[in-house]
Amino acid sequence: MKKLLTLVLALVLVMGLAANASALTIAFSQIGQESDWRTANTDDVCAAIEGHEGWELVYSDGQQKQENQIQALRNFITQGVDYILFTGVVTSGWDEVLTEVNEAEIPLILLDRIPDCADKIDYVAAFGGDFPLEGRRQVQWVGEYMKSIGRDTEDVNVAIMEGTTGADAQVGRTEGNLAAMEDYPFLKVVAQNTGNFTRAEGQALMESWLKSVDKIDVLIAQNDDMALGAIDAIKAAGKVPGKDIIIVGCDSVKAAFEAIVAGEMNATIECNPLYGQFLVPTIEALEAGETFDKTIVHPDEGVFDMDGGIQVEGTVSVKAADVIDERAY
Ligand code: GZL
Repeated sequence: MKKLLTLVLALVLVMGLAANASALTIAFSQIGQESDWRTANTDDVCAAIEGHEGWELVYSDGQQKQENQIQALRNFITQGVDYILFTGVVTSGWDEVLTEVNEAEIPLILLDRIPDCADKIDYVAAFGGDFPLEGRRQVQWVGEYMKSIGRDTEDVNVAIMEGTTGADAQVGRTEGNLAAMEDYPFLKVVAQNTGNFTRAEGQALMESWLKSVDKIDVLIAQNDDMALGAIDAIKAAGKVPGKDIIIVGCDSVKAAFEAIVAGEMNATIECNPLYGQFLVPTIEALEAGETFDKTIVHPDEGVFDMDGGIQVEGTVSVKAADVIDERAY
């Protein structure tokens, strides 16, 4: 009896090891936990990988430090993982380590923020937001809204709260912000600085601006978390957010919808974090021998505001209150 039990246990152990050995190991070097968008992105990607039969996730939180991500990528190489998913906290400084990934012949999938060495390295697929478009849409929404209420005949003072300096999303959205400003000469940039994509730093920056800048009519925040922090600062200063200062965010996270419905925020430009819908079929296709070119796949994205009907590049805004209950993040 004892021999039989030992044999059964040994068989179970061997089958377990064999199953693990055949599992597809997918490693994910994620930036950190700086925003609601990042949390939604992490949750969706990890659930998609862990929920797939025969796939195993190896996850690393970079805590918004490039050196942590570089170390994680090297650990993935040492572990001999089957795929690497990577989104870099900043665009530069990845050439050496991503070349090492290529030399290890581990298929690399770029997510969200694309490194500036993308043209020089090999990657099998890429998926992320169209950041310049998102930046243009932010300014277009402001310009069209001001025209709709007749406030395009006087100077409108705009403060631009940028994301993490050097991040692909910050570089692209700032490029889009400034390009679109040229179409609305009544919009004047009176302040521009980074809130590092976090609520706390957005609040601190708005507090300093409220003391140092004569008059701010509009805040363009390159993510919703900074917009929400700025709203806290505006209320603490005795002003009315959404009225005294028009506030446009980016990402379209649930908390932004709640602020718009509450009348404290005016609009948010969507940046879809739900990459699982892209990753699963892409990895399945790659496993089946398909290949993809280096095109960065952009998801369809909308614009949400307090009343709907504002025309921007490629879409018309939707009233946030009408869709808040069906939002996935
Ligand atoms: C955008 C992503 C940005 C979000 C921020 O794709 O890189 O980083 O807009 C997040 O909320 O911190």
